[in-house]
Amino acid sequence: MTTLNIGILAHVDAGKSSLTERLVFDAGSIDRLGSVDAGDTQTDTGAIERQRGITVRTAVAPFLVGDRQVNVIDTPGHPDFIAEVERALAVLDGAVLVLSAVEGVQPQTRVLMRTLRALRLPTLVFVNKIDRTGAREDGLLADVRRKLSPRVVALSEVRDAGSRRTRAEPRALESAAVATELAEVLAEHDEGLLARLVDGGEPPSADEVRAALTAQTARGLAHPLYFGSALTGQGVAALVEGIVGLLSRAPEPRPGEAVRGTVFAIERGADGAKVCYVRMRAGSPRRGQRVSLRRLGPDGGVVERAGRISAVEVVRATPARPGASGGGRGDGAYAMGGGDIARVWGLAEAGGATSSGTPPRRARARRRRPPSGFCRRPWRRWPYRASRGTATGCTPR
Ligand SMILES: Nc1nc2c(ncn2[C@@H]2O[C@H](COP(=O)(O)OP(=O)(O)OP(=O)(O)O)[C@@H](O)[C@H]2O)c(=O)[nH]1
Ligand SMILES: [Mg+2]
Repeated sequence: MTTLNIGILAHVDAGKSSLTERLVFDAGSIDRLGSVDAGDTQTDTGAIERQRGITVRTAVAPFLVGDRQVNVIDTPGHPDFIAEVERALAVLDGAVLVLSAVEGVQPQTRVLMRTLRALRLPTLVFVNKIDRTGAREDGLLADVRRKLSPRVVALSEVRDAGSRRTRAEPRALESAAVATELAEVLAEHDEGLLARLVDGGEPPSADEVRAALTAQTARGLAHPLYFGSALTGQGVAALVEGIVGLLSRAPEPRPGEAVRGTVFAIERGADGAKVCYVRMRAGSPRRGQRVSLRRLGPDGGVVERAGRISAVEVVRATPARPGASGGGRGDGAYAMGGGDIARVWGLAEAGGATSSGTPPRRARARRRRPPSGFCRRPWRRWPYRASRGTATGCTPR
């Protein structure tokens, strides 16, 4: 089984949590579709989140597609909670940037896209709410290309926009017109396609365009775009195909190595205990294991603390509906490594002095720095990738 960690990012109210809910419901992870308006989604679980219908904390929802587990990381859209998004960015294999077909590209959407492009993170664009009155298609696509990236390629189109009857239909790459349109965007980074277009001979085949699209999406150079609606479910199946087919996979687990990972979210359990969400890079954390926690301190130096894992549970999808492929949380019995997300208890507790690996160099941390304008907080709070032997790179709250 391989794991993909996909972040859902957008401006406030674009429909990230609704889309997350739809993704896990359609895959069979949950047997009832929750709603942010009713306050019963999988990811908005805090009291304020449920009362107000806004996301405050990053949350993880897993689902299965074939032998692949996708961990959907739902992030907040409100700028006040941007630090949550920053932490999530450090652990993603790919992202889905959501925007509303009615509100279109917002200033926050541009900031997020600039960051995703700077990080070269494979990114899909999902234009949500095509069922809402005022939903646009062509004008919005032009806006997206002008304001977000000229290398956005539409893989679906809308029928009856702005009504409950609306449909999102895939565009056939087998059509010469569609293949040529996509090839014109992809040719900038593909000499073969460029030569075909310049020669003016046979239009590129669907397979050639698909291969170029896959390669360029994985390198963060092209951005496939899908129209859809989280509420009606239109376009979501095509998005899932894009997630598993076009976004790069997390590395294979390396359970034999020393424990290494990055904390990207922290929550309080029912008993008030701190629970850290750790994206594993290597090794299999065990109950009772001592680990070294590193982060950048206020003066820019590395602060190192010891922690002892008191409990650990991997985020696993298991079927919730008969016949469905996945859903729910696992029981914690696992061998894990790179790519998996674990819920880890006890990391705030000062334990015995266990330190391993060398502290991260500043230079390495800077490579992951988001462009200016994104961080409202000082750069030193940006979570860095922990070095060998560490289990966290995040400021404990
Ligand atoms: N008509 C329509 N409404 C939608 C759709 N998706 C989400 N909404 C509504 O948009 C509102 C915001 O949805 P959320 O899923 O909370 O949006 P969000 O991006 O997670 O919001 P924050 O996390 O607070 O930034 C809710 O009232 C949803 O019911 C959609 O596809 N169509
Ligand atoms: Mg939300």
